[in-house]
Amino acid sequence: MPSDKSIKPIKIQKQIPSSERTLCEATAQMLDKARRDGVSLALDRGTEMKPCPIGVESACCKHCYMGPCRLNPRDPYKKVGVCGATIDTIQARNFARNVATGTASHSDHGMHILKLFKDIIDGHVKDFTIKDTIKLERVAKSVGIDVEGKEVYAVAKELYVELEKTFSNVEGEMPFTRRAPKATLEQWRKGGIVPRGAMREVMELMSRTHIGCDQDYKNLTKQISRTALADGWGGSMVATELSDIMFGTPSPTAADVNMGVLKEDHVNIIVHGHEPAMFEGILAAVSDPFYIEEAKTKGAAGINLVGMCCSGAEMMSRHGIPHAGNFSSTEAVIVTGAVDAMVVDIQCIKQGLASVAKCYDTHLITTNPRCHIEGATHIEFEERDPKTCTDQILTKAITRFGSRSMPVEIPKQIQKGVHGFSHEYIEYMLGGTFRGSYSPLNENIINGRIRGVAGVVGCTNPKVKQDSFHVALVRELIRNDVLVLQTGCSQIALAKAGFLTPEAAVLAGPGLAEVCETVGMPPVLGLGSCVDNTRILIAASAMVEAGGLGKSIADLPVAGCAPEWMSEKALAIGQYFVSSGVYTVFGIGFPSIKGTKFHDLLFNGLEEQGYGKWGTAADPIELARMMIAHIDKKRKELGIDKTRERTLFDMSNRREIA
Ligand code: BF8
Repeated sequence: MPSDKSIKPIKIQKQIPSSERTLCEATAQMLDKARRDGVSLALDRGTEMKPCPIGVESACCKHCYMGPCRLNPRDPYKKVGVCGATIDTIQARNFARNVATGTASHSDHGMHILKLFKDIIDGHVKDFTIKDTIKLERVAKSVGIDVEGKEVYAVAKELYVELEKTFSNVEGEMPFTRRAPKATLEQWRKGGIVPRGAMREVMELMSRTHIGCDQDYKNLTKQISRTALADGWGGSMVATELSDIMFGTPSPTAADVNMGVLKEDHVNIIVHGHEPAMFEGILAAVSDPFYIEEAKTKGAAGINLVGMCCSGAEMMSRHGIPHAGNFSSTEAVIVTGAVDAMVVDIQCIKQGLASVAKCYDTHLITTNPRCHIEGATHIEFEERDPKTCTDQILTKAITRFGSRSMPVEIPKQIQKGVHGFSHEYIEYMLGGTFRGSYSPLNENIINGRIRGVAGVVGCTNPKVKQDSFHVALVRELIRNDVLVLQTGCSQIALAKAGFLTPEAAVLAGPGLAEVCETVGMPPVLGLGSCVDNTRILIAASAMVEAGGLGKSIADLPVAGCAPEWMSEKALAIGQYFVSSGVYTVFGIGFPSIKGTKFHDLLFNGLEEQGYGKWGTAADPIELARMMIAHIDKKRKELGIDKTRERTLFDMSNRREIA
């Protein structure tokens, strides 16, 4: 029972069986326990909340105080807002602000990483360093820096100056856009959507959505695309590339996933958020012999550091740190009573964690000046002095272990998998040290063993059974010989279901299985966190460069999906994939009304202009079919559709993992 008597037991209106709320047995076990304990979790609040029927289809405008104006999603052209705004203007403005927020989130993260990089170069930060000098040179060369005969720190300084433009450019083209295939970059130039600087694009998009400004949905959509590209080829890409340079580029590593990674006899510390620096700081602190000894004096066998959500996925990729679960499990894991401290930084941190943590006497510790939570303890993390923060966190966690009053119940589920497939490693894995390239991947696509490539990414959303869309979709894709690249919460869903193992090749179609067995790789490759979606952009560019599959990203037999999306960051990611030429489908729903001109522009018109396009469906198998149909369409356009006559096989002969 909750220790805090002021917290009232919740009344769940509909006691939907926990097994219908989540595919994850560990989370279901904890949801049942939370219900018995009278504790409210998002998985239950999600079934009780009735979403606003007007807002869900983006038919309301709150951008001035003459309203809010509500239009009828069933008859969207019947009326206009007080200012005269049509349904298309209203939807485009709403979508624009979603994309601006998502881009701002990733770019703010990227800018913070860039600042840390500068502090290391300037000698202000001593606890972190430049770890991957090969990648430093490679990235520097990619933006036109001559590295010949230069010292590491000299190259780093030049790279800093160049990458700062990602955020601060007023004019010109964002540095990493030159990594896109020539034809893709030309398409952006022709459309007038090459991003300048992230701050400029977000600012302009916000300004243009003000009452009485840009009231042509087509013109607004151009700036939406430009802003989203500033995320994918800017803020997010800077975050990924500099994090690799400072903390190490991932390569395949075995890691355990799910709540069974908690240990009853250890001090358990969970880190959840998005920025790797604080997590790296705690990783260094938990191996400090002083704290290990302290933990032992309180009766613990040791200190167990575990990740969740995106920074968890990043640390798992780099260091094999165990991972306890994705977005919809962050409250549930506290219900175990075994979490001595949950330490968070920014993004996707539910406010509900504070009351759940209070119920189970867990320390919820915020560490970032940009994200405080009412009811949590704030201990600010400073890269220049990580120990001051991490010492306090460890002391609190160890003390809580020594006085645990809550009964502990840890689900047994634990799944081993292989994670850490950076775009550099994929190149090496397919081509070897001396001829690393994407040509073998292209050859296998051209000869039909691999039908195409899909990026399956993004959130979990309590509107649907947790993980179920991710798993059903990916199962369908791989059995149809589509190689799947994953990041974030989606990667964790599939890892829990056992798909990130080489043995999962038995679930793949015969062509993909043959490639996986030859290389020894899983049919589902985990690339890391959500900002690491940029690894997929770089992989796609490398596929174009390797030849045989067209001239631009839009020519490739590839597709993307976020089957259980919920965040504005997901919309920004989707839009940068669409603007880069990728057919991108979202599950659950989409904030626009079918039949309106704005919806038609996103779902058809952009493709006619030479970009990718959006798609949506409520069923994961339907999403998979849409992606496969698009991949087949691209194969036909490339003239490689005949090579797939070899794909007859019977699924009943194949073993199921999940
Ligand atoms: O897509 S950012 S923690 S919920 S995976 Fe997960 Fe990461 Fe959030 Fe949204 Ni992306």
